[in-house]
Amino acid sequence: MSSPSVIPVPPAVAAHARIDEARYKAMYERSIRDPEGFWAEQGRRLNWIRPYTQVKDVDYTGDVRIRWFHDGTLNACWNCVDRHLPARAGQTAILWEGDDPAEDRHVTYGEMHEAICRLANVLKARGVKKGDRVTIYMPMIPEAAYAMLACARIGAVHSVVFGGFSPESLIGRIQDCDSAVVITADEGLRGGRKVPLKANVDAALEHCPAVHSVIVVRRTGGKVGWAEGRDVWYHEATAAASRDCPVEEMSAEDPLFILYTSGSTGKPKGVLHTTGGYLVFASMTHEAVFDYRDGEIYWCTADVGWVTGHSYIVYGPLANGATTLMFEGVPNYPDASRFWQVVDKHKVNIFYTAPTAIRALMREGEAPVKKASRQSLRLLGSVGEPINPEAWLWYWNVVGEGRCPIVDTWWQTETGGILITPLPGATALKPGSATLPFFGVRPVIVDNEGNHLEGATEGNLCLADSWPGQMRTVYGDHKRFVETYFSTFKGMYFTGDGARRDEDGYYWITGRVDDVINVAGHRLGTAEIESALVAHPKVAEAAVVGYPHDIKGQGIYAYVTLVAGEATTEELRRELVQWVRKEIGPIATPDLIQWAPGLPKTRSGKIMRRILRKIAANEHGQLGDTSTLADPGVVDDLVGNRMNRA
Ligand code: 6R9
Repeated sequence: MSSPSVIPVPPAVAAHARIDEARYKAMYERSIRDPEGFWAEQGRRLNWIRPYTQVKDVDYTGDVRIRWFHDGTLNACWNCVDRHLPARAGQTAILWEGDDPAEDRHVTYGEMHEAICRLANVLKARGVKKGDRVTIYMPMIPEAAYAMLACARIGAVHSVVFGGFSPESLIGRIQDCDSAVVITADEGLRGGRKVPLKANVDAALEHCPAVHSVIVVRRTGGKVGWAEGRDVWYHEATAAASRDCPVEEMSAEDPLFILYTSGSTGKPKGVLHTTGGYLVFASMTHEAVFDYRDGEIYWCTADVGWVTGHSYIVYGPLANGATTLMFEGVPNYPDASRFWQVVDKHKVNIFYTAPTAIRALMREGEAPVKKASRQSLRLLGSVGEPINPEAWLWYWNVVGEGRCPIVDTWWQTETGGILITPLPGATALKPGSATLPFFGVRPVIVDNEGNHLEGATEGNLCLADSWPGQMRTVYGDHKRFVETYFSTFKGMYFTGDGARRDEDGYYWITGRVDDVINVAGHRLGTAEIESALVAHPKVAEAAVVGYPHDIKGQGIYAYVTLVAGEATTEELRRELVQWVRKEIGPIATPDLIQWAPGLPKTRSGKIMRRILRKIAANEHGQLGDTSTLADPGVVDDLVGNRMNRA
């Protein structure tokens, strides 16, 4: 690979940098040499009820124990809302832009405080206590943030489920964490289309008898079913509730939220984050990575159903007293200029989105971008999957006109916040590289045997030590936590990603090395899609792999073996696509389904995914060693009938 170009920090950015290269190096060195001292200082960015005297208590061996600031107490909602009131009661906290360009709302810190207190009182009246789990299944409206913060205020643990998930997926997530309360809306609105959220909740709750309360925000006014006694309108209940609600004093290690995410095996895991360390880390990374300055308009286009929405729409920005823009719609509605129209309309300074959106907009050409001035923009960000240098350069040249640094931020649901990233005033950029570790982060690259690889190299990306935002456990299954993240490579956290480190120490994330695929920035387990497929009565066996996709990064390629006697019709193919959408949700829609009379297996019965990935990528010329296959003949059939010939 030829050496890619390096883009130095633009002089205008360097002149105002709060963290320049020398300061980054000094702070980074200190954070590694003296993590206790470093994080003891950073922890003070929050208001603590009882200050901590302990900072870091971590053991990556044995049962794995991760605690930060554990003898301190605080409340996350207080830190995101109440403490700002003296100075910011009248400042916009959430700047909401509707799906329809004619709709927007400015919610001040003062208004948000009142809304959260009222909702918190509604939850309390419905019996929600500290430690109880509340499921949130909402469109991108301010009430979604109120719901999260109302839970935090009273010590309840929220579990936000992305509104694109099906009732089936919702059932699993409600049952796994034993939620008795669901907060939702009548319908969502995306790209002019309605999403039947309440109807999905109703369908799910047929299988969740423990849920006694559903709080429903009226968003569209569409007709919804109603279970008397169980269902309550948000606007009615909050109007009747008191606007005073004291905050609950929480230990730093009390759970703040659960967020389900896909892994290489089994059902999605409930990633558990706790209060103190998570919020310190979300707040610090938001300020440093986005160089957030008081009074700026910051926009992260993620959905609150994903971790990016948790840390960088809600918790990080609000902990910092920022104005966070929340967008209900999609990048191409009413047209492909929408993002940039919103940037101009609200004078957005910092813009954070996903490579899949950039690639989709790039395909529309420069005109929709140039229709807007974008003069307010000074910083761009990327997250969710590797960004290819071509898309990176388009983002840099066309959107940012060569003046806005791009922070390509690598992190995961499990990490709570950004771990590998440029800092805009400090880091020379290389298109496609997430660049260098954030403070306190110790990336290591290991080979498959766990040997540390030094210098310029490529292998499995691990983290040698903890940071405050790290997940603490898999909800209800600590053994799975230890097995998933700490058993492949002893004494280290294994990310599941591969990475290359170049001669300058820059990291290039190469993508997942496990059976997780990343489709348009959405993380999916191939095992989940396979089990959805085999649940269909006509399917005997299925194997799912990712394959390169121009816009989505990866597409979903399914090899399906039907039960004997079933015919391989186009109709059945369509039916299976619909089936998976119903079982998991539209984000899991298979792009290609190939009928497979047999799957390539070893003599011990293991499916050789390596071969399936090659065929799906149309790289069947390089299948490698197939001699261990039980029946090498099946490969010829799969190659001959492959679906991707691009
Ligand atoms: C924040 C988020 C995590 C996986 C992660 C990796 C991929 C995220 C990336 C990136 C390359 C980046 N990923 N950011 N790959 N460069 N800047 O996306 O969390 O949904 O848990 O996904 O996404 O593969 O392991 P999550």
